[in-house]
Amino acid sequence: MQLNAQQLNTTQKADTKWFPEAKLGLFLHYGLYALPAGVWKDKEYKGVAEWIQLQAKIPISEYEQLATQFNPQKFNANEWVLFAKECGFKYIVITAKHHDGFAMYKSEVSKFNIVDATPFKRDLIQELADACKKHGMKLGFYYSQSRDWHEADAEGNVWDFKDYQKNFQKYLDEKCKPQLQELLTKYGDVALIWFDGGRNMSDAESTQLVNWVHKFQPNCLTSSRIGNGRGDYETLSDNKLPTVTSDLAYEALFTHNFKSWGYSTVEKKLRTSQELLEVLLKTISKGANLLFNIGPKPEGVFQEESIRDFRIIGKWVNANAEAIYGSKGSPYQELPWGYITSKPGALYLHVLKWPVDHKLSIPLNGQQDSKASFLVSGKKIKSKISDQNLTLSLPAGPPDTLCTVIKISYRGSISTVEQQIIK
Ligand code: H79
Repeated sequence: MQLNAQQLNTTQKADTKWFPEAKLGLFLHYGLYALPAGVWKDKEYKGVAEWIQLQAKIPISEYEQLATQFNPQKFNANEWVLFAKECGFKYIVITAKHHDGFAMYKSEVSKFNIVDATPFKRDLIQELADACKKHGMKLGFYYSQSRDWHEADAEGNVWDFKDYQKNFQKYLDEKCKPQLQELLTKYGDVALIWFDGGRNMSDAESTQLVNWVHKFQPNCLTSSRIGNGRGDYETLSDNKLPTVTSDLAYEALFTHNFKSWGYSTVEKKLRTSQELLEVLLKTISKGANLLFNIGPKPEGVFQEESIRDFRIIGKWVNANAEAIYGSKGSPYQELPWGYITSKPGALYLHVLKWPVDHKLSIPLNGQQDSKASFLVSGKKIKSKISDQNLTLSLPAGPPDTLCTVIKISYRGSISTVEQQIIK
């Protein structure tokens, strides 16, 4: 899906203000699929590990057996939340129910849930919600609203239910809506429901679910993947960068693992910390949020590489927080040396490629009283305005080898430079 200005025009019934300011979210894909992690009966399945039930056409009766082995003894909700906080994430979105239909919380609606069907017997969502509340972290739930391979009347399972005449509304009434109600009434404030794709829902079906969410929590955001231009904020396609700049609530989502959202032992390639940072800058310089995904391991911990790499990013994010949280996108088109975020009266230059001649110029028409400094140290940078360009004289090397942020403060407006922000 290519995002355009019109598609950003979602219904927005909830208060979205916090969302574009938060900038960074941690996405967690956790469920029974973490156990096979891409391997079923000695066969390796490439790509998205959380789709293994479909890829291997696993009958429900067999897939359910995974629950008897699901026992993440190393899971510690406080550790997850404190890690997210340390890495600069302002919200967490966890799979409450993915396409396999398994609830990661105690559900009265279906026995196929973490408390009733596993030896773990603990409500992981409850523990996470409590830890989020304690540490001031917002929490949202991914809920696969149409695809549910455990249910005959939902979308997607064509191997257990062949030639079956579906009654989708029955599934909505008997599982989807009651489970959403549980999520919205038992776990405190829910920041958002991350609906995902699947069936092409009718407008009436999309509206019905958005209204259902708002009936219980009017300020809970709903994602645009509910379909039909509904939802409170725009979420992009999986692993796709934003192409337009916007101040509205919108979000890109990327996996640390190149391919898989759920933990995979088949797909091993991870984005490097440098690549993660570039994704982050490309996203926030368009004004969008970034939802970064980790697929926790069966025992309930994150991969060491994810801990290492997100800590590297987090350290940089914390040092440069002013240029990130509450920022808006860049008023400029592509720049050769890096990316820009902005705030009223300030531009933040995220310099990835240090200029070889140690000079950096940007068009800044008529801003005579602009000042440039390094964000982290506050050290002033010599600058001069000529030919409607602000030219900075930089030291020989970057103070931060990962990415150096330069703050330019100015009076007035920069409306004379090319503007591409959609209001
Ligand atoms: O939750 C994550 C994914 O599981 C979900 N969205 C993100 C956030 C998602 N929905 N759709 N897709 C991903 C596209 C999946 C396509 C594939 Fe396949 C599944 C490729 C391989 C398995 C389609 C079905 C092509 C082969 C089987």
